[in-house]
Amino acid sequence: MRSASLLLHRTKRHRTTFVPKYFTFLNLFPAIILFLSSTTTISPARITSRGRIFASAFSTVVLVNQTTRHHRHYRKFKSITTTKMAVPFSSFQEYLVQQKQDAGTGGDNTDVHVVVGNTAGDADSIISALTYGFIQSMVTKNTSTSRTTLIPIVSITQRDLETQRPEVSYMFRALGLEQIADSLRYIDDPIVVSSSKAGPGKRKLTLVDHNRAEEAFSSDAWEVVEILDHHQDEHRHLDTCQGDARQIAFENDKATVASTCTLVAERLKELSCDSQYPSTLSSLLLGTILLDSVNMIPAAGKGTPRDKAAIENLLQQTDWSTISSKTAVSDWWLQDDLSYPPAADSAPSTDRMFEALQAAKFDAKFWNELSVEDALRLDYKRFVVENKDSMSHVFGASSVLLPVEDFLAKPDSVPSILEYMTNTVHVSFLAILFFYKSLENDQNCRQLILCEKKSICNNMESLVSFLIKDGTLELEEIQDSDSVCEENEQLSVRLFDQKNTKASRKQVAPLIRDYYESHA
Ligand SMILES: [Mn+2]
Repeated sequence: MRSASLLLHRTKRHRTTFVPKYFTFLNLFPAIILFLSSTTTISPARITSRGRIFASAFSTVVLVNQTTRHHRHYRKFKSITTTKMAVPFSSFQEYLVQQKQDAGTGGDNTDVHVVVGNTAGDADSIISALTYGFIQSMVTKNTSTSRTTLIPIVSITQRDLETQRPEVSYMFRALGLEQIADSLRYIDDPIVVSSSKAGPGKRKLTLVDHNRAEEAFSSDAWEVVEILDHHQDEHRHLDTCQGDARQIAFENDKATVASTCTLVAERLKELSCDSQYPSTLSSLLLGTILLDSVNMIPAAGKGTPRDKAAIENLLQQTDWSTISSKTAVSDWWLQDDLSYPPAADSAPSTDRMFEALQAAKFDAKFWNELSVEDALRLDYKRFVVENKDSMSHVFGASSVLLPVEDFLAKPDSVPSILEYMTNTVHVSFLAILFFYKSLENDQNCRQLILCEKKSICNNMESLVSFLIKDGTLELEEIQDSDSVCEENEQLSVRLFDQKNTKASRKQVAPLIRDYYESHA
């Protein structure tokens, strides 16, 4: 696709010299096939891969069927030519930089359409606005808005984004978008602030993650034309936003999606005709859906079938080979898939992604403030095993994002673990998996505590031998010098450093399961 000009946006300057048509993917597909088939840089293997071709098409807007005169303008226009799929995050970044330049302050220009989340400004509000703006600006179907770039607004200030949203900062950093914060528009942007002073003509507003315009957008200058949300419908803006433009995923007192990003992902799927998606876009959507659905853990009661479908679609339909080569991102892939960058069809582990996001979101301060029970409950999984005598045995595994020492320093830590096992989750065995970043060298660290109720069973010694003999986890017992775990009458507790830091609960729990299947 050497000669494909990739137009990511349009500017005022060029608006008069050519009127590019954005094609819907359905319309575009035959044209792209013809177009790509005629170039020499696409191998036959790639031609047969409809998904890949679409991936190229998606992260770009390929303009075909334009006159030579217009081609001259494209070259002057900031365009990207590539021989492979366009680097997705550069286009995402480019979109953000360009929309900021294009629309200026909005003070003298009524041709403005912004997309904004709610003022609480969580990851969902921020990421859904950015990704939706990006997607819609690449494929604008509606002719009445087609001359306007959709401008995403971060619904909090830059300072708040950088200091109060560690999970969002983490995603940007992990995806190589460190510099992006300076390219974004925030709630105090001139385009928002100056709107009430602007001349006649409406500024259009797409609301994401809420359905009633916030105060900053309450003046008559703004007109809500579209809503993507999962909160109870407050029935506002009905005169300007109805029908398909009003997508509120909330029924019978319940949200039917955990995340607005699920709605954005559904739109992405719809627009892309089974094409592959750019990995940066997918990572942002996936990360936010995983956070909002609490990794689809049923006990959290957040994830819905629509979230599940969106997650699966993002995992499957993304060209993961284009992911940033940052090590932070490599943590999202399982040990077996360590070849890096990953193959195009090698999706990241959602557990790994969630764990990393969770670690960023729930930093040490948060975790230190949780009670023992709340910390154990936040990410708990129950496992049922049938042993060799066909007796079923239940055990639990909690993930905690702190070092063992900090966790055990909580008031009444060991009695509280016993209490949690006895009265909350009703298990006689609990593994507590600790995952945190070393403050000294920023390395991932894992530790493990095994807890067994003495009155019920007596497998601890043989389980420990089993795990050490197996060797996968590379366990090294920690001598409890502070005697925090000094002989509790009812609970036997063993502490370990887990040198294999790649092994998460996905690896630890099956080992414990194996033990119970063959021993208990
Ligand atoms: Mn939300």
